[in-house]
Amino acid sequence: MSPEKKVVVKKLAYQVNDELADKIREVMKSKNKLFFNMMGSIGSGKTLILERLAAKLSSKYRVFVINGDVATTIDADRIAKQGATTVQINTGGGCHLSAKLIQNELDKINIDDYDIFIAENVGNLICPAAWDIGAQLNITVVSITEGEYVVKKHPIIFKSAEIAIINKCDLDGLGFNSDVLAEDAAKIKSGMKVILTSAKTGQGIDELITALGIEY
Ligand SMILES: Nc1nc2c(ncn2[C@@H]2O[C@H](COP(=O)(O)OP(=O)(O)OP(=O)(O)O)[C@@H](O)[C@H]2O)c(=O)[nH]1
Ligand SMILES: [Mg+2]
Repeated sequence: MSPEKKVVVKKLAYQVNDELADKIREVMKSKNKLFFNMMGSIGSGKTLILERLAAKLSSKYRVFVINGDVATTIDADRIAKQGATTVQINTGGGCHLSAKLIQNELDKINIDDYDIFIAENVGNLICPAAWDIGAQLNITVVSITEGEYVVKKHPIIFKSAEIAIINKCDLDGLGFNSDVLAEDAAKIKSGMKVILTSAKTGQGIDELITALGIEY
């Protein structure tokens, strides 16, 4: 395929994705459902945060979590133990979820059986930023063990999010302060809600629930 043709095909793929993402958003809104997209770096703590959320929310809400990983069902199995219904998407080599992958899973369930939908995207700070999956709110998670420049180096994925989480704050004191990352995230986008968390201790999880607009 010529380079010009490749550009056209890629553009078309984004267009098809974005149209489906808009449809997913509309359906969720019309049914009064919440749908969140949790993006973030590998090992930043997305699953542990979702375990915490599922443990807190599952007694009041019917939570459906879609986990994206290249391989294994480890994350879906972990979150299922906390009371949520989960499904694992294995992308093979794919570095992100897409609206089509989400729609495929929604087609297998009755949306009315659940109140809150959360997708855990494939761990990385690049590809998920380019692929709208139809969520109403996007969250980007990094952890302080990734170093003091991680937010500055990845502005695009923070621009795609309404909530930035700086996780593993229990490990603060690595030669810089977690506030540096929080300040960087706040500067990237006006109105960004920045939350310092420790999924290990539970710090910040209630603040996250409030930021997501969930009554608890
Ligand atoms: N100390 C500490 N460890 C954490 C925290 N959050 C997660 N971890 C640990 O970090 C490791 C990775 O956490 P996960 O929740 O699996 O991270 P993830 O972002 O889901 O990882 P991928 O799905 O592989 O991208 C695990 O060993 C967690 O126990 C935290 O707040 N503090
Ligand atoms: Mg995970």
